[in-house]
Amino acid sequence: MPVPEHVLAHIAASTRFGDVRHFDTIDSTNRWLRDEAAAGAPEGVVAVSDHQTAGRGRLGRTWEAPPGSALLMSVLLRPAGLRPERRHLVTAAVALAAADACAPAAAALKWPNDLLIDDRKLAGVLAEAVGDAVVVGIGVNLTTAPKGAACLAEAGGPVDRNDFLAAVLSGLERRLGAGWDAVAAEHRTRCATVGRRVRVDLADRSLTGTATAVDDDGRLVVATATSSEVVSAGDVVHLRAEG
Ligand code: BT5
Repeated sequence: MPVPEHVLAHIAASTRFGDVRHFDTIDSTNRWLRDEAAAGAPEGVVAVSDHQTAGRGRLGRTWEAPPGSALLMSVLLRPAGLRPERRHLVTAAVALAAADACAPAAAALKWPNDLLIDDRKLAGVLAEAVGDAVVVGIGVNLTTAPKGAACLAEAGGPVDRNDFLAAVLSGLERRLGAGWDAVAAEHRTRCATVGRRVRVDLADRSLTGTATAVDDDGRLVVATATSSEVVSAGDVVHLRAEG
């Protein structure tokens, strides 16, 4: 279903996201917006779809959601002055905005790109660079979830896609206005991975330890038995505490 005019008007009046394109079905909102970014589209274009036939996760993985059951959207940012090594902060800004939009359900932020409810995945964020642009997409399970995952309906959270879309874009606008240092500080405070025992699966090896911090660039700091490592990409598993 298209996003109603009054919601679009509200978004346009209060954020930089005045150009929201709706699709009934599309292969991937990230794919579509990457092409737009490559063709020179300006910051603030948003793609939202009721359904994706080839929704993308990281590392070639897929994102699955039945038609009409989820928020599936991507936004185009051209973050001036954001060094490439700080691009994690774009993911963080969207994840923080989405976590707020889940209230009264309590969604936890898992580094680098997940929202969890009761340790089950509710949402995933995918940020992709296109030159100096970043296309950042998010899928949030509203009314149903795959086996083992979470959805907002079960957790007593909001399930209206259009309200959720407006809330995420409003929260993102606020963070873009506050600046990347403020995003880094908020993410450091709110990231539920910090303080947890973790296993981090990297491209070529795994490491196990305690996540001690998220640094100024949004990277995860992990204290292992022998060293402290700074991780910029990888899959994190939250482990049970020892003992
Ligand atoms: C992510 O990847 O979590 C990023 C997902 C981003 C999806 C959005 S939807 C709008 C935009 N357009 C796109 O094409 N993509 C973005 P990753 O961390 O790699 O996690 C992917 C894994 O999550 C999959 O391999 C599954 O195990 C799991 N998964 C797939 N669909 C899920 C769902 N609906 N809920 C929970 N987990 C899911």
